Amino acid sequence: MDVNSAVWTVPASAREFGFFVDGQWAEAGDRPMSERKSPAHGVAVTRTVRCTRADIDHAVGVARTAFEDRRWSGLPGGERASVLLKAAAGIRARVEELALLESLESGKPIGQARGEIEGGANIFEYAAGAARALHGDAFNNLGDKMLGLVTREPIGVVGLITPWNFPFFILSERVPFILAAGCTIVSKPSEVTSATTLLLAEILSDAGLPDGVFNVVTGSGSEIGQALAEHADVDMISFTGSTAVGRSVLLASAGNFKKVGLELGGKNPQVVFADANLDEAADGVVFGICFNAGQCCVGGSRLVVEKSIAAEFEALVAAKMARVRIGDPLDPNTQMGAIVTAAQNATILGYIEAGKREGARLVCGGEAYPSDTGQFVQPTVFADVTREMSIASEEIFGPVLTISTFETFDEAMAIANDTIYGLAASIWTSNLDKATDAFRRIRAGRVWVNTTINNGPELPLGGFKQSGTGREAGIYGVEEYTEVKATHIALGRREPWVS
Ligand code: TXE
Repeated sequence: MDVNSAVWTVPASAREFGFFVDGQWAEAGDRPMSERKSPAHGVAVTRTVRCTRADIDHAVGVARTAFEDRRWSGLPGGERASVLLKAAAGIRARVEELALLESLESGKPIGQARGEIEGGANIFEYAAGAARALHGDAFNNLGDKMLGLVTREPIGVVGLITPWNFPFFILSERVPFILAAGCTIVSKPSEVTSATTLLLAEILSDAGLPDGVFNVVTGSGSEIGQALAEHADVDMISFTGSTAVGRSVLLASAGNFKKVGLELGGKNPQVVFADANLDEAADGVVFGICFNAGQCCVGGSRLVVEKSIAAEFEALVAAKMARVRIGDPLDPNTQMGAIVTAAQNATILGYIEAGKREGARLVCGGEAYPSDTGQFVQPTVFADVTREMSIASEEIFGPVLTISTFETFDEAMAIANDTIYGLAASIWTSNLDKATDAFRRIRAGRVWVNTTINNGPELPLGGFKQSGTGREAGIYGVEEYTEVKATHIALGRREPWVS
């Protein structure tokens, strides 16, 4: 289907979901339901179950059994790959259904949602290959009487806690790698965007994934997310979300010393040197902060620009900002949709007020974007931003860009690294030496040169500093979900120890 010519509408009634454990849908029974309203349209679009701690216990037990009996980890990598490829085909076959739910629950533009679902299928296809490529090592240099083997084994039961900003894409950056490694999963999506995670469970089951290998339990983060992080029978937690909750997940995980992978917040610099192609750089900077309405952990929220071109560049950015198409996420022409929740909207508007109060110069935006049905924010730019201002250092998670200037390369690097975060950074220059020097000096897990927010399953993702621990995607992403075992095999007769 051509996404641009299709007519997308809000369904007449909210779609109701159970939760998914042991290869089948579980009904709500007497559990309460959560109703999710589209943040753009203000009408109910989905209803999901508020599961309990007992549901987490049950799902973890199911995932434990499925792991211990080796119904998945015992298969050859090729057979796991085949299931992942069938799942990718299943995702592609349901792309419209998934994209519509994703757009309705999160407020993101439908064309973008569709791209993220297809991108998810692409990651499953990549990870299928990784299921076959994963291997260990052998030490044949220990003498004729010894052989050393290093094998990788699946880490076990993985608790997967995911956020609302890219519900299906972030899920897809993790699930196929965890499955490729041979692990089993209990997945806890964000309570406001659970639909596509639930449908993935059905797609995986239809693709032939054995029962109990991928389970989804829905509900609140502070109740069942916390229960999953605390659970003594979970071997690893993969968490994506705020730095504050990441810290509590790490503490909750200490009970059984489970391994924890964290992808947390960011305050990512866009460093623009005077020798860059300024028009292209301005386009990238606008995309980097407006994509997903700025609710993007790798969004470039801090423009660090060379003083000699700062005024010219600021004007270029403001002119492009004014042309960003904001509006109904179901209009295929929309580039920037709604803010996910009223709480997130209030947070963003609060930071905008703080910026005004703290003395930054408002270049454009600075207000809510008018709507009768939902919450939207104008793309906003603040210049003359100094490091003491809250908008300079705290993650806003909205379409708010700050501008600070530099005169020397060292100053640019100091400002770029002047943050507790280290998730991503972009560098814009036509000088290869400068670009190379800069990418080496920036302390971040992902760096883009003359581009921004590119991804693909081949390259790993994750953060330096308080942006997280561990890496997802790529071959690194599969290895993350394995334990390494060293085995010595003695050959020939043993030299007696007891005489
Ligand atoms: O995230 P939370 P929220 C940042 C962004 C945003 C802020 C708050 O700055 O403004 O976080 O967003 C689950 N134990 N990011 O409140 O709370 C929750 O149910 C275990 C950055 O939505 O971190 C959801 O599934 N789990 C980010 C997930 O954690 C808990 C993406 C994320 O929610 C829990 C989203 C608990 N105690 C927000 N409490 C990124 N890095 O991409 C909540 N959860």
